[in-house]
Amino acid sequence: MAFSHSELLFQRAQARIPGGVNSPVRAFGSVGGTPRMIVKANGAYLVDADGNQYLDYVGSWGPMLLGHNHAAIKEAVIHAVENGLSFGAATELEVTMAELLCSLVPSLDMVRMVNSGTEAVMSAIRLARGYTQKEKIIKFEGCYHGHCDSMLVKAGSGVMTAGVPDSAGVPKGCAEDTLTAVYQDLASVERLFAENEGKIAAVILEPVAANMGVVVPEASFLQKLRELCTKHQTVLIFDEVITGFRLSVGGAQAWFGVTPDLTCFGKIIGAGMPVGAYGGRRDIMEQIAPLGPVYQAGTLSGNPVAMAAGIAQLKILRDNPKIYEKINQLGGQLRAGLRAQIEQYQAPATVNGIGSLSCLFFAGEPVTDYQTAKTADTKRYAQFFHHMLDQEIYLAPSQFEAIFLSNAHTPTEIDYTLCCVKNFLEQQWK
Ligand code: KE4
Repeated sequence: MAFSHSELLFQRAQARIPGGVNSPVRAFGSVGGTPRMIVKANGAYLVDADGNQYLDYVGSWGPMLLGHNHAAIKEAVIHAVENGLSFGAATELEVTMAELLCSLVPSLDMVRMVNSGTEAVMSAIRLARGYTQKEKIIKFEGCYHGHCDSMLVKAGSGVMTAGVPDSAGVPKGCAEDTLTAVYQDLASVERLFAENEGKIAAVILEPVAANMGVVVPEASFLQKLRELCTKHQTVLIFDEVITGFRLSVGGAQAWFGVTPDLTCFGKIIGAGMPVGAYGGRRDIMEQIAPLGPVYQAGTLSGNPVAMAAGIAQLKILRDNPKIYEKINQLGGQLRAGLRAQIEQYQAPATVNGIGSLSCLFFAGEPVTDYQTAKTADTKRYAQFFHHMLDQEIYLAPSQFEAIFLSNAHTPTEIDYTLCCVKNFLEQQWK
């Protein structure tokens, strides 16, 4: 496979963009090799600058649930563009989006549009602090919530409960108010509540973790978190940037039957345009400016073109429930096939997943949290990634991401993918 155009373009990119990319994971840092410069996409396929076509399992990291370049979404965007790109004023499209989100996710009394998942999380945290007048936030090791300072925090040393920065540039003072618990370990949360009685503004988590690879929690874990937050008058925030409108039209909260106080969205609600949102209980959301004292703003929040794209995708998902049956079934087919091959070759690998979200870990033990996810063999994953790329299958260039299916994928593509995986396992463990 020739990819000289990608190589040349990436060299140019590195001269003017840090790492040659506008988001680190795209640089292929953990798998090596030259990032493919993508020029277009259709359905389940990407095309790179050298004309190579790839079966895409990244889907722009989640937004492309209906597949790339969907006709109805493209038509909605073109229609919106004809009316102008942005007005900095209220528009009907924002009302339609807000009403649509609140009709599809019962926990949303009100919602505010922003431009990314990061912005949604950052705003929801500020809102939870403003509403509760408390300052500490509990997050979970291995959960990623975008790059706002208070979320780029890792667990302090064993004795410390306060967080320490997980990135240069994050002030210690900021990190100290973020406490880190262990995913699925309720006792670790209870300990933090006990050590910080009356100080916890919010608990935030991915209701299905998809940034340490995929880890599906026991349903009871989410329910017990709900009860704990209610007991301590702490805001429970579900970060559904990935799971929102992916697991079901009501997201993970509908799938597990657990109701958060606030929810963060991104990705699918923009259908590939830059969109995020946060929303939830009216008594909390009414604290947001201009109604209340918690400030949040954005020049392009609710941008009409982005709203048109998101509304088009969400209406299709609302009106065609069989889409979820199909993509969740495809996910099941993929996971069953992977598990059968792991069994056949006794490969030190394990498969996690739910609905259209999956992850193949090269780990010899079950992956249930960040510590077990970290046992995965990232070198083996890098070999696997390039084996699949050579077979024109584009996976996430990191072990700790997800395999995203779309409504454009078919059983035939899953079969082809499984055949390519089998070749790899045979090479490694025949
Ligand atoms: P954005 O700011 O990237 O729109 O959203 C941040 C975010 C928040 N919450 C969750 C659960 C997320 O997964 C994300 C972003 N996801 C990553 C992929 N794992 C985006 C890919 C990237 O960083 O380039």
